[in-house]
Amino acid sequence: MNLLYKKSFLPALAVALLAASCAGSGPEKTPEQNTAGNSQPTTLKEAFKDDFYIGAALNAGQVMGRDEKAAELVKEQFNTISPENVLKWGPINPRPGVYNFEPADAYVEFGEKNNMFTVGHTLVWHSQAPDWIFEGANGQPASRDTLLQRMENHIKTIAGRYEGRIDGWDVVNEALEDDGSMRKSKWLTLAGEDFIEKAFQYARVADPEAELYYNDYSLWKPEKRDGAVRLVKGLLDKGIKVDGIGMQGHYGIDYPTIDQIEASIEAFAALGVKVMVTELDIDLLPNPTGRQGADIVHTVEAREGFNPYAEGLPDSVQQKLSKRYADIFALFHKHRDKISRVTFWGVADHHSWLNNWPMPGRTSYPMVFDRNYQPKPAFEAIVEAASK
Ligand code: 9MR
Repeated sequence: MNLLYKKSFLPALAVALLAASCAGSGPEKTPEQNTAGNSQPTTLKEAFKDDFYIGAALNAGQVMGRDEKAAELVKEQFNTISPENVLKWGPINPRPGVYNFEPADAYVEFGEKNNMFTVGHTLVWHSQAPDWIFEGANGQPASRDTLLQRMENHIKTIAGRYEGRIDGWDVVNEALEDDGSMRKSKWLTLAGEDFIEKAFQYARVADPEAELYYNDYSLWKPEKRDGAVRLVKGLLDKGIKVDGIGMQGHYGIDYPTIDQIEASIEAFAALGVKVMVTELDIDLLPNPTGRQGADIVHTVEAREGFNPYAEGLPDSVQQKLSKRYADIFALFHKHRDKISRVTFWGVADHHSWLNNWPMPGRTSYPMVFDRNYQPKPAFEAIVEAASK
C-alpha cells in the first residue's frame, strides 16, 4: 500500500528527497542506521512503513499539552491518530447549540502539525449521545424527521468544520448486535434502518474528500461478520460510497483465534473496501461478567479478586502478552495488502479504558508501552513480526 497519498505527506517527501539528494543518504533512518545499533527499526512507524499506517487513540490531555511524555512518544512512534473521546457527540455538543470545540481543534492541529493520518471518531453512535438528540416536544420521542435533521446538522457542523483536515471518519459506530442483526438503538427505532445510509450521505456532502468508514467491535464473530458484510454490501449496492470497515480489535489473551480474525479481514477485503484495525488492545485481566452477569462490579472485595496484577505483571504473563501481540501482528503483516491502518486504543498502559472497564480501578496492561512510557517486550515482538 502506498502510504504517501496523503496530501500533507507530499511536501515532506519533497523535502526529504531534496535532503537525500544533497546529503547522499535516505530520507528516513534505515534499519542499519538506527540508534540501538542493531538491525531492527526502533519505531513502530518505521517497522511498518511499507505496510500500513500505525497509530494510537489520544485523549484530551495528550493533545492539549498536559501529557508531554505521551505526546512525544506518539510523535516518535506513530503516523496516524484517533480521538478517544473529544469528537464524540456528547463531549463536543452536550446540549443544543452548546459546542466544546477546543479539545477537538487541538486534536486536529496535533495531527496536522505532525503530518499524521488524522481519524475522526465518531459521527453517529448510540453511546455518548446526549438524550436531547432523541427527544421531541412534550416529552415525546423525536420524530424521524427531527432526528434525521439533527443528524444532518451534526455531521455538517462537525465534519464540515474539519473538512480537508480529517482524513477518515468513523461515520457510524456499533450499529450491529453480536448476532449480526441491527442494534435496537434509538437511531434504529426512531429513524429507521436507513439512518445508516443517511449518515454516509450527509458525511460525503460535509467532507467529499474524507474516507468514510463503518466501525464495530467483535467483528471476528461469524454472525456479526456476516451482518457487517450484509450492511456494507447493501450500502455499496445502493451506490453509497463506503471506503472501509474498522474492526475495533478489543481482544483477549486467548480469544478470538487468529483464524477468526483472518476470516473477517478476508471477508471485508472481498467487498473491495479498506480493512482497518481501529481500537487494538489486549485485555489480560479476568472478566467478571462471565461469572457474575453483565453488571459492573463495584465492591472492593470483588475488585481485589479480579485485580491480580496490581503490584506488577509477572514475567510469564508479560511473555504471553508478547506472544499474543506477535501472533496478531504476524497476521496483520501477512494481510498488509488489505489492511490500511492499525491503531492502538491508547498510548501507554495507564491511559487505557481497560483500567476502568468492566469494573473501575484495576491495573491493566493492554498496551505495548508501560506506565513509564517504556516499550514492553511486546514492542520488540511486534517489530520482529514486521520483518518476516
Ligand atoms: O475509551 C473510551 C472511554 O474513555 C469512554 O469512556 C467510552 C465511552 O463509551 O468510550 C471508549 O471508547 C470506545 C470507542 O469510542 C468505541 N468502541 C469501544 C471503545 C471502548 O469502550
